[in-house]
Amino acid sequence: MTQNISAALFSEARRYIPGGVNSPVRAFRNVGGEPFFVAKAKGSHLWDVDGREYIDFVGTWGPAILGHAPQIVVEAVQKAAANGLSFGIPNPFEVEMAKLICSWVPSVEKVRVVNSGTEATMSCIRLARGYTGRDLIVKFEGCYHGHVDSLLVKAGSGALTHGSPDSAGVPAELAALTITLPFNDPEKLTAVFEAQGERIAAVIVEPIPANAGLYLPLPGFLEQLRQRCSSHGALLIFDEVMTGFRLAKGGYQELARIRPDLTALGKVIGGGLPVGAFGGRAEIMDQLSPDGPVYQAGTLSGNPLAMAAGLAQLRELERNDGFNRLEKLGSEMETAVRQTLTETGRNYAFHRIGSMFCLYFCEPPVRNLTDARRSDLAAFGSFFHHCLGSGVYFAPSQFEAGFLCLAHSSSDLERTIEVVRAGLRGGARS
Ligand code: KE4
Repeated sequence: MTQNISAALFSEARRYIPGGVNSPVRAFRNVGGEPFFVAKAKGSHLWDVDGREYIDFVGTWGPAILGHAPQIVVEAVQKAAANGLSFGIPNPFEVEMAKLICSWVPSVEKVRVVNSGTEATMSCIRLARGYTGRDLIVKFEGCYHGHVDSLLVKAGSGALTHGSPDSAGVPAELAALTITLPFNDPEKLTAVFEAQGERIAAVIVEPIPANAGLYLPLPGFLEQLRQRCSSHGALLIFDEVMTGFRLAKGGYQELARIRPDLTALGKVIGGGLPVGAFGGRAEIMDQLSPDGPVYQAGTLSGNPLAMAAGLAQLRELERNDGFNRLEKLGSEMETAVRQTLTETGRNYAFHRIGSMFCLYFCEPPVRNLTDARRSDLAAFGSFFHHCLGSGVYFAPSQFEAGFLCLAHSSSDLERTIEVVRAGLRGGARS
């Protein structure tokens, strides 16, 4: 009988860790079954503890943009580690990282690094409230900005996957200060600003919502957001934790030619180590302690190993023409997927921007969370397991995006399309 070390580990994990996981989406609840445990990750592949190999399209949810364990990042971490693991006092890497971010993202005049995307968005919310003296926050249904109390209202990603978009433990009084709107709904946005515009501290948005699958802003929607915020004295916060340093050197805001007041960053910026960042107009950022009245802090913020990893990754992306190469990979995948959908007679909505993608198991259009919820989750689940069993690992939830990385080869894509075609022909029959 073949060993199943993952199953044994998961059983033990459940004894000591809630749900057996340190982050809910890893539990495979949206697709059924149990997660595998990774023994090794290199390039575009993962190996589990039972020796199975997978082509990986999750990329640890975005950070592995060069592929897993790129030599240039590993060496940077090893070199930094030889000089100490954490100092709790400024180190030169922090200045280099801040200069790079401010140079790559023009709307960011000053920046502070933190340890996760959640910390980045949480800090943006507090800063926006402190700077404007207002309390209301506007977010969009299905957008996920980390597990911040104020933002776990109709949230996406794992919150949506596990049916708790409105988490327990968030006081009603606090949730009442968060207004949620459908994405891509200009009328509802106008109505909220006309009714309460002067009370709104900020609007926070994933410019490309990728936590309910992946859908795109309708033409003019983000521009309208910018205009409404400006005319009512509210701040516009772009949550680019996923899209930052992935869709373009300057993030999606570079492609959209929109300047948010604050930007949250994460994932790619840490090269796989725990890093987030938030930044924006200097007059806003200067409200942060120790210069200003808005407190924000972190023992490991600017950790030398995490900074060294992120700097090595970002510089390699730029040096290696990474953004154009990712777009080429994404375009090749999109062409092949669309051809496969036609061949198999599946009229499913496939969305792709740069190296991020999502195949919805429902017919188009998918413009917001309501549309995304039309997906046939049972069909998605059987498709997911068909692919996993054939050595292709997609995100274990319909309400997540997939990621290409620079290590994905043409043979990876050819093999993946073969597996996807078989899955759409057979296993995904709804
Ligand atoms: P973290 O706190 O998980 O580093 O970042 C929170 C966050 C903020 N903003 C956006 C747009 C995000 O996508 C995320 C986190 N993304 C999920 C994947 N959809 C992380 C996976 C997980 O929760 O395990």
